[in-house]
Amino acid sequence: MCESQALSYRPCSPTVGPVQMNKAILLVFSLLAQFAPPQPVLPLPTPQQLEWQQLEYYAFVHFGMNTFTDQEWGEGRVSPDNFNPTALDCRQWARVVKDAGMKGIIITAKHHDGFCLWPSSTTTYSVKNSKWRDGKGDVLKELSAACREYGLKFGVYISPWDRNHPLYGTPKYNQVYKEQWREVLTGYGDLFETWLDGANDQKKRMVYDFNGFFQTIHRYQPRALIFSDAGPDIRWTGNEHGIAGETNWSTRDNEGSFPGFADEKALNTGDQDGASWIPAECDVSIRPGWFYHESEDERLKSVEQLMDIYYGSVGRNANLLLNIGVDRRGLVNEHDIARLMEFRRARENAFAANLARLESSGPELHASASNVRGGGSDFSAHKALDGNPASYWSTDDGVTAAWLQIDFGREVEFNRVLVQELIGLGQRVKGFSIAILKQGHFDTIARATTIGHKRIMRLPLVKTASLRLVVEEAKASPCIASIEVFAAPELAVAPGN
Ligand code: FUL
Repeated sequence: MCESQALSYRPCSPTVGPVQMNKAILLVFSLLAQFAPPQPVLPLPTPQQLEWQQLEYYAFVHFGMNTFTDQEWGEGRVSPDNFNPTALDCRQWARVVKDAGMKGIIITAKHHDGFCLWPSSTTTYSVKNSKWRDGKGDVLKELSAACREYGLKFGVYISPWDRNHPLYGTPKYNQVYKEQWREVLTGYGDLFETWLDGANDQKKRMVYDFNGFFQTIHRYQPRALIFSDAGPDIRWTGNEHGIAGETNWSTRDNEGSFPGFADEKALNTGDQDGASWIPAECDVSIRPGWFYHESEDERLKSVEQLMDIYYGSVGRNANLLLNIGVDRRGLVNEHDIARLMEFRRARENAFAANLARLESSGPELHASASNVRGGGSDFSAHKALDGNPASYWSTDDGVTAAWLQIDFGREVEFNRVLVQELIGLGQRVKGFSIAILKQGHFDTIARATTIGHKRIMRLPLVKTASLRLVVEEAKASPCIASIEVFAAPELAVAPGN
């Protein structure tokens, strides 16, 4: 300190003017900012969307009149008496779904034939006029209770297209459809997801009041997410094979889109600079059809196909809605149960031992990064390896290309790398690669675009002592919540990426 300052608090010479002072303050603030979490990159998921994304994998059940008439798209002309499951047990469905590692069930409360699985006041075409339980049965009541008992989420698909209802095709039908939602939303506890497509009749072209439908859902259950081709909360992935885009943004430009007019390509990839957060869901059936047909019992998707679907959906930042067969007894069919359990074992085997988990891999495991936000430990590379989904590796503001390196302390073999962004701060990464240490150099072995909630890279089996996740391009400082490394047993079918 110079003397003059000690005596008079005047600054030392050379004098620091207001401009320098402001610069100094700015510098202090920007240094402090590096210790704070990065600013979010908009748009962000709502708390409900964040919770939904963690579910990753849940069941679709197509069960209704078509199950009994052996059809996919019934006309709504057969008598309600045809609906007569002999041993319906929704607790069995819930047990199977739980055992399969799925997190919830979405049921076709009404499909295009118009038959309602609950005793709706809006139609005569429902369980109440069937022989089943003398018209006293209510599938939604049993299923919602079973889901609650087994800790599963409960969701409902009500088809807007109704081939039975006499008012269908007239504006009055919009009121009928809203009333159907009201009954379901007020009668069976919390719904995590409401599912509606844009299917329409070829002859009686119905002008749907989608905005009114969405308002009705919001009015009775503001926390229930709405799925459709156009969101507003969850979007269709653009195909029914269960495969999201290799590039898959949860952000979407939704302006001008509405259910029934799907831009399949855009839905498959999302939009990098989309103004809304509308993540993708991949719906696909374990069977060739959506409804149970005995003739398809030997034609279920193989474990290899299901694993491909898993990597193409959950492994590409989407949720997987896998449809399973409930048969005429009202039970999940044995063929489906067997395949679901094989699929579960295949996933467990693939992700059995994370070679990059700090606690389990011993002291020789080490993580470092080309840049660490604030230079301290709050956002260090280790945060992506600690098994805590809330902690993450991040970089200083303005650093949008950086690498994180894992030194295993020994040579390890692996063929899967799983990466997760902290999407609560927005989806940021536009491009990344995986490199491994080979004879003193890092060789790039894979390159991809988006990460999002989860990205799983399938690689040939490689051997190395060090791996780098290289973020090549990001919207802002990357926030990497997790990187995991596995040696998955290879299945019969060679994987693509
Ligand atoms: C479509 C329907 O037409 C199919 O029958 C099936 O329900 C599928 C999940 O959605 O829109």
